[in-house]
Amino acid sequence: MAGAMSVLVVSAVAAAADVKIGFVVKQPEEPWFQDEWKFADIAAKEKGFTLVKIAAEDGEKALSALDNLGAQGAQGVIICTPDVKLGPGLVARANANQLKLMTVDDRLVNSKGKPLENVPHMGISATKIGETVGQAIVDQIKARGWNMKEVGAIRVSYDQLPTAKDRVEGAISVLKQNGFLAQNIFDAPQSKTDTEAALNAATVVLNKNPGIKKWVAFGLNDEAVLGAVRATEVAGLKATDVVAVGIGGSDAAMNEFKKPSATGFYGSVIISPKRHGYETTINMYNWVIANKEPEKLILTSGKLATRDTYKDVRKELGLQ
Ligand code: FCA
Repeated sequence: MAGAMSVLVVSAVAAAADVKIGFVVKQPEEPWFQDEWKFADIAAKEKGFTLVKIAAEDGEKALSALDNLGAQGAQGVIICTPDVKLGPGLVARANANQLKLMTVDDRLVNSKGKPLENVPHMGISATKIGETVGQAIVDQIKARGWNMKEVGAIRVSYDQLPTAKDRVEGAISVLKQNGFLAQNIFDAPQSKTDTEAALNAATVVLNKNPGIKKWVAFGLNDEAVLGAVRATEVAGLKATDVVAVGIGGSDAAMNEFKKPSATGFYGSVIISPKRHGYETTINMYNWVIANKEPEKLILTSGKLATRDTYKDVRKELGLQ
């Protein structure tokens, strides 16, 4: 009898080879997400299960990705959704397709904007990482001997995404603690979280404030901050008059650091696509194969890197 029971218990998924896990991302062209996929693939190879990578740039695609995975007999899915407000809809669709659901990077919310705490999530410690950005900027303002009160800040924003808002607010809190004037912080709302949208938004801020000659910039990721840097270049500002600090540390930032001379992109807080890709996927695998439910909330940390230190920091984070 006990034997029959255990056969029943394990019959749903007998072996690694029967396991299929989806990894859905909102912006497949962004190096961060390519890195997440790369590390998720490493997990799949290591354990011998199948990983299905799907790009979902909008809500329709995200929902149909779950149907697609269900039809393929997948047992679980990890998603960075294009829209966190899809939360309850995604949960319902995952249930209908008998998929275990985990989120990465962007946490699902309900209609009131409250996080769906029952869906296991791995995100970055957004406020703390934002504070690291703010501190790096303040340190550079001081190192360059600028008058804090004469500096302008471009807040590249995407406030409909809670982690994005927390990141920039973290940076602002440190700026203000150090005497940065609130009226010199200008919102540059981007329509999409990429460089082009940030460039457009930042250009508006610079054009409206020709009197300010020294600028700092921050945003939710490297792409956003690079858009602000490109805008300062178009506006004719010198690299030495700009301190921009991103978040991410993938190729977008690395390529900037590899340029022969420094640009206004001073640094990036490197976060871990290895943890967000490899660890989430292993956690999902253990959930599927051994019914070991992942922790509900894991928040990962970041480390500041500049063109002088990025190689060492990446090595330290196991990203080489
Ligand atoms: C969000 C951003 C990405 C990355 C990730 C950790 O999804 O859009 O660029 O920063 O969080």
